[in-house]
Amino acid sequence: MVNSAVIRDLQNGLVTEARGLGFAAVGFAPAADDPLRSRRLRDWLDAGHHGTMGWMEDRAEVRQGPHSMWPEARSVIALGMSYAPETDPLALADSSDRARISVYAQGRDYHDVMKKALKALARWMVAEARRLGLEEPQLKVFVDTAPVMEKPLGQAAGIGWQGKHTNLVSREHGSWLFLGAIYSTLPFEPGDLHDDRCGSCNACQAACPTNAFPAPYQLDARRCISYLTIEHKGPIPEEFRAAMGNRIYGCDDCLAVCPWNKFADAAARNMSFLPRAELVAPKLAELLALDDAAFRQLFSGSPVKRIGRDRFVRNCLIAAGNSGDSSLAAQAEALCADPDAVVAEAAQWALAVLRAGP
Ligand code: B12
Ligand code: SF4
Ligand code: SF4
Repeated sequence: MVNSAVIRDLQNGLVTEARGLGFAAVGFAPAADDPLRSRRLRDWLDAGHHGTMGWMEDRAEVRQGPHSMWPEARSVIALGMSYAPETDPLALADSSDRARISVYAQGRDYHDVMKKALKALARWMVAEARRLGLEEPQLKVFVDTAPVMEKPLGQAAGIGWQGKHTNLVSREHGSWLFLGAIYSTLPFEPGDLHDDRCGSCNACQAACPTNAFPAPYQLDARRCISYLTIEHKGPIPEEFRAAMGNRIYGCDDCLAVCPWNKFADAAARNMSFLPRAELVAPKLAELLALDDAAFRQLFSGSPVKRIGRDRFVRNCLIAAGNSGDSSLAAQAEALCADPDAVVAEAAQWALAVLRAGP
């Protein structure tokens, strides 16, 4: 029998500790699976909306909910770190000599920052439970890479709602939260749910350059620039190349136009995600010149390093083709002989577009 007053003390202390570790949002949800959530995941996979992200399908049974992964789990602690930008992420849209790296990737890699903080919080919980005379809790911490549906869990824990762009929106932090979760054997009290406050707004759907939303709250990843620039390994399908503009890593458009960002508290931003000056408005010409070693050096500690030099230069070549800047033609021509076939193909495309002129 667990003493509920002691659990409440631990829960209150945990919120304070989490804030001290840099989390802007903390909520609690039951660990039970949700059949609606499971069905929607299945429908999304059956429609093929995950594209080549086979890892989404591989462990789909486990991904559908906490109990499917770990039947002993009794509660989920959902956590968010803010990366609210100080400037408009869309400001560089018309700067053809510059490349756009999505806001989330301009600072330190959130996987590293959040994992460290989640582990520190888990250690604190174990020590505190011991101090309060509770049985030692079992805990599992997750950020992004495990088969866990972090957005619906964040919603179930009351830290926001899934907006029509499918990401979690919070009244205090807008669309700019990274999410993580801790599964626990302790029976924490669930929080109040956030209402869906999208109403009649459809700004995110209207802003999407590739029409990646077949319906509100549903994303066809195969059409999403974030997927195309980060996850997709082969040549970028021609139908999306012009729409990519100068976005070379991820895309912020559907998040940036969300009206709830007006209320995003910039002071709550975790300082680890301050943008690195050289990644805010990098020159396309300089990025096209990166070899493997220079790529690794520039993106050390950044999520961008995960895609490797070849995929990155492929993306930069699409942006070069879209730039209309004939001074980039010489670099595109040189890259036509790149040993990587996907880079070479993107270079040929960029060169042909630049030579054809406006
Ligand atoms: C796969 C993935 C992607 C894929 C697919 C995105 C997607 N929407 O599924 C791609 C590569 C495209 C992607 C892009 C981005 N991602 Co991503 N991605 C993930 C990952 C690993 C899994 C997401 C997932 O489970 N998708 C499967 C689908 C089925 O789930 P879902 O979107 O929640 O679907 C729900 C809705 O469709 C809903 N639904 C369906 N029909 C209906 C109908 C109604 C009426 C309603 C109400 C709901 C509803 O039900 C489904 C189940 O709940 C998570 C990390 C994680 N482990 O959770 C990060 C994650 C979602 N990504 C994140 C981020 C930041 C991004 C980008 C903003 C990065 C960028 N700037 O480029 C973009 C945003 C693009 C977008 N609009 O979604 C964050 C989101 C944080 C937040 N506040 O929500 C996460 C949580 C990573 C993290 N740890 O912080 N991502
Ligand atoms: S991230 Fe960009 S491409 Fe993907 S859904 Fe949002 S606006 Fe569309
Ligand atoms: S832009 Fe509008 S519809 Fe999209 S998530 Fe924000 S409030 Fe909802």
